[in-house]
Amino acid sequence: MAINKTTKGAASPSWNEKAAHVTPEAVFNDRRNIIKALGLGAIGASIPGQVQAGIFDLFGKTRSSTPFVTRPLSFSPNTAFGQGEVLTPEQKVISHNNFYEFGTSKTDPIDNAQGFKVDPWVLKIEGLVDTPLTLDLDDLTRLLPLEERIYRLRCVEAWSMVIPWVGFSLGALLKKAGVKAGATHVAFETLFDPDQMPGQRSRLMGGGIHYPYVEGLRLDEAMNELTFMAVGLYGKTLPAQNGAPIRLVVPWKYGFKSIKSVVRIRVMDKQPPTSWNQLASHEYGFFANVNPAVDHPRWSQATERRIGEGGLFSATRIATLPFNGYGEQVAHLYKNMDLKQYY
Ligand SMILES: Nc1nc2c(c(=O)[nH]1)N[C@H]1C(S)=C(S)[C@@H](COP(=O)(O)O)O[C@H]1N2
Ligand SMILES: [Mo]
Repeated sequence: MAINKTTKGAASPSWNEKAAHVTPEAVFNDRRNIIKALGLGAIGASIPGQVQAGIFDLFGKTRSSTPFVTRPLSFSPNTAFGQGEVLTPEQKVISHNNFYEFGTSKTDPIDNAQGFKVDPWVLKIEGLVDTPLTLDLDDLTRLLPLEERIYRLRCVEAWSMVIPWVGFSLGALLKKAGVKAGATHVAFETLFDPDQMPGQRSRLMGGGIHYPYVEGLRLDEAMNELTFMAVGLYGKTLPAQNGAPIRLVVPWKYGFKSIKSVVRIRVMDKQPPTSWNQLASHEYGFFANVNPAVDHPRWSQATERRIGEGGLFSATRIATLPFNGYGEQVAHLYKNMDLKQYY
């Protein structure tokens, strides 16, 4: 895969305006091919042709004939969030995804996750809590009143969407369990099930990530009113490719913090490891706050492509805002921190 990337510091030819920017295609290809940087490409190359064909067949473009079923949810719109935003069309929200457990290309999740089984599901809330909770699939939509919030989602790859989520605040869930004194952080874990998730069968197929995918927040971030557990989008339960049956949504952070298909939430007294940070810590920090002033080492974060009508790569380029535009609600969480150091 050719990576059409300019080296920082190298003069870009004035006749080629495009060469001055990393193209979104290049960013996608670059991130999904991180396995090459890890030297895993050599493993791929050493696999005999026949076996290799078998592996890559798993990512074939044939969608399961039985589509994943979603159902309508009852909820009340929370008008405090996202009024006036132009929504990204539902078809885009559910067909251009990052969910490396189902493959590293944008269309792999919708192609490979249709057979995903979420019933039965078990979500545990445990660790430094007064009452550990074990929730089943029905509990996820019944335990707390559901509300709809429209949030911007800004991927670290410099594209963004506007999505109407349905769910409840993480803080409300944590209050149900009761957070113990001394707690400082919250850790999250995605389902580990290589039988269902082809990306978990080898590092080669899962983009180099060590599964299960894990994420984490500081406790004050977790308790912020914006931090959301989504069980649906566009008025229905989540499609498999968007993280069914429950996923985190942290709108002021890069999308990789918004971990999908969560099976465990653990309240802790230290900072937990996080998947992208473990894979490339100089590129993906623990905090991962959207910040146009701190570039990714390999591309600018100053602007983003807002996905709308039309093709993914023909989206409108807009300025990226600090904290993805949610500074009023969250900037105080970081008031004494150097955000260049804690990226
Ligand atoms: N378990 C898991 N969660 C994940 C990811 C993933 O690969 N695995 N990708 C992240 C990234 S990089 C982004 S941008 C968002 C994308 O969410 P969406 O596909 O619903 O837009 O999910 C995040 N959550
Ligand atoms: Mo992302």
